[in-house]
Amino acid sequence: MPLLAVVLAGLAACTGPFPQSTLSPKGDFAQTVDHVFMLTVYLAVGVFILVEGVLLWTIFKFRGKPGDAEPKQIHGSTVVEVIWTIIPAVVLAIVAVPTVQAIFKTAEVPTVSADGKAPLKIEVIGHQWWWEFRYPELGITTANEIHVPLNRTIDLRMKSIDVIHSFWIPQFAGKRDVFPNRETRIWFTPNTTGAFPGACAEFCGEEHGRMDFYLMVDSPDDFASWTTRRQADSTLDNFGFAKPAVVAVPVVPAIPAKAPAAALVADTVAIDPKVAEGQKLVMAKGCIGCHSFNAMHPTKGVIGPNLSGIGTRKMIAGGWLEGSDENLKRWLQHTQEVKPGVGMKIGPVTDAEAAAIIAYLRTKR
Ligand code: HEC
Ligand SMILES: [Cu+2]
Repeated sequence: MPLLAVVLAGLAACTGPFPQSTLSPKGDFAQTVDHVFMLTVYLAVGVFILVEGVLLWTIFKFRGKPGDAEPKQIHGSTVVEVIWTIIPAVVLAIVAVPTVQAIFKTAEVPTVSADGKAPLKIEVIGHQWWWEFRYPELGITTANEIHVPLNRTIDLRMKSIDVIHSFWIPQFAGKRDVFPNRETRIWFTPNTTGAFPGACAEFCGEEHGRMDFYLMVDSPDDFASWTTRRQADSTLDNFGFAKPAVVAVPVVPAIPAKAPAAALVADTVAIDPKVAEGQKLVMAKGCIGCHSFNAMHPTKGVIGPNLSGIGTRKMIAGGWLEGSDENLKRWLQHTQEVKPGVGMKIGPVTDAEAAAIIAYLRTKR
């Protein structure tokens, strides 16, 4: 009975959801890999049942009874040995065909994605200990949250700015190491909207365990509106101020802007005195030395994540800390306690200053 209770409790703990599970693939790449995996599992189960079945059958069938004569002593059997060499060879051949096919299929980025458009290129840059994402075709940079449209193939080109990291979104694709001097690539086509966790899967220093990120699979409309907002931020200067002259968005948006950029810029112009105060503090406290509020502006040797859209980011500090006001405050006041060793080193921030900065950050939507 106690054993049964333990087993039931164990099973109850297994009811998911399992956002980090590789067993619930959400895109073509992961499904291709999953097919090979499941085929192997089914074959292994078949072999297990066969071997264990024969074993049990012989145990009962040929069990010695008291008074039995000594069995005939034999050594080897060519027939049996040939059989148990051929069967595994056939099983391995059956596994090899889809495995090799999958290797070729996943190595090649599709030229057309499921929604009929060209794959979306995203540059991934691993930093100790956060992820930077650049969309060269859209002219935007973001961090720790990759937004992608549903059913579009995503073509990732990855590098590291420091040590070796490994990029992994369990439900979408395999792991890929990310190196300082060599580009690695991976692709996938998401088939489900939602927020899916990813992580760095290669030990990269003391905060390796807090180097997570999220894949946000948006509906095409949501993605277009996210893109528009990022591109509108690109008309601001690094501090998040509207530039004096009207500046055209330097990159032609691939997706038609739904709302005029000017309206969105107006949205970010400080009206609330607290927001204005926050914007001043962001300059005074040197945040801009490491961060940019302009999504267009991937300054060389970026030190901190791009903060365009930080006001609506689900997680902060590398995808593991909920982006609540409370946590932002903790982050600003006790950065080195929240994530010891990070490259964000700032002077003291009072409660009132934190509140103003957060009010300003919240306008970055
Ligand atoms: C010396 C460089 C530096 C300065 C100055 C700096 N930061 Fe940072 N900041 C970083 C780095 C590096 C990270 C990423 C840390 C990590 O997650 O590993 C970061 C992360 C953040 C994040 C979380 C972003 C995300 O998406 O995870 C916020 C918010 C932030 N900083 C706000 C500020 C504010 C506000 C200021 C000014 C008061 C500031 N930072 C000053 C380097 C800096
Ligand atoms: Cu890492």
